Amino acid sequence: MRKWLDRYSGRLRTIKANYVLLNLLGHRRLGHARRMFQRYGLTRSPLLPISSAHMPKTPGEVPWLDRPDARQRLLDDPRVQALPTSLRQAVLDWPDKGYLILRDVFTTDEVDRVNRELQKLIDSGVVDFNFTGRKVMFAFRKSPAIKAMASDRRIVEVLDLLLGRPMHVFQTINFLTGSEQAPHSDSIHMTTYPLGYLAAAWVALEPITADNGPLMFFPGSHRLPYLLNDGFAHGGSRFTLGQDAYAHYEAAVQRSIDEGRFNPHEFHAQPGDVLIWHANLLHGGKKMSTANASRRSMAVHYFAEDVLCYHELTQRVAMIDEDH
Ligand SMILES: O=C(O)CCC(=O)C(=O)O
Repeated sequence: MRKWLDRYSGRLRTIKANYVLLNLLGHRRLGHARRMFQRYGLTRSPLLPISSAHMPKTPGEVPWLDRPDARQRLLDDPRVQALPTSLRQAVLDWPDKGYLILRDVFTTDEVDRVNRELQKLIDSGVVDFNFTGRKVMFAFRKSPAIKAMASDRRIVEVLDLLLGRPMHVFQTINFLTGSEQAPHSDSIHMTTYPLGYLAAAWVALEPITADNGPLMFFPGSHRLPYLLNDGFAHGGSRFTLGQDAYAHYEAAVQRSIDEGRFNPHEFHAQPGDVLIWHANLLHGGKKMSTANASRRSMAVHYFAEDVLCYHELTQRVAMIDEDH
């Protein structure tokens, strides 16, 4: 029954009309999309399917640290010069590496509070795992502790600097175990116009080792061209998304990792440590050595202000709660 349901809901997820219906139901969260459509000259309705194929033909403004002179600009920037030494070095390395690590950001109390609130929300059925069975999406809408952690100034101020625009929480994903998700770039799931105006922060909520399915990532891979629907056999039509689009996407990502000889790094961490990554950094979840080993952690995705946010894979604008 479960398998049948999964397959059936998989089919439903390929029908574009269903997303139009969901957009209609959630129209209150489309204000941001409407304003950005106007700003960037898109004349279609935000209810309709949208992808990179509909974006303006000019690429738009490139984030300042994705430009060739990024390192020099950082060296000249008084805000960067004023940073503590280890953070300054991490920021200087960002243009080349596409990630940075902040150790000891959250205290044991802050981490415990998030773990307790999440468990309570799961036990009471207020939040649940999504179709992957491993991710609790958007729990920050229900938990003050998760919201406070996701929007913590110690993270957001670094993101504002890295992206050169104010950054806002779009979603949280909480994990109790590893995701074991194959390498991908967030820009296939959460895309922006202009490209590159997304970043993610991943918070360890218990010790993370080689064995409990750590986050893995490929330094330097953020400089690869953005892989969007026109770069792999997505198989969609006017009315449907391709059934195997994501498998084709993952295969294309794996080819680019092999061709570029990128080496996986793992984020081994203590509770309260944070890793921040670039919109196009390839990353995923390593296989767990012990099935379902505990790996409490949280990923937060942030969009920059005044960019158009959409989901390339599902061809849908991002629904944004403007009161969050
Ligand atoms: O935590 C993981 O295992 C993967 C997280 C991830 O891929 C994401 O949040 O984009």
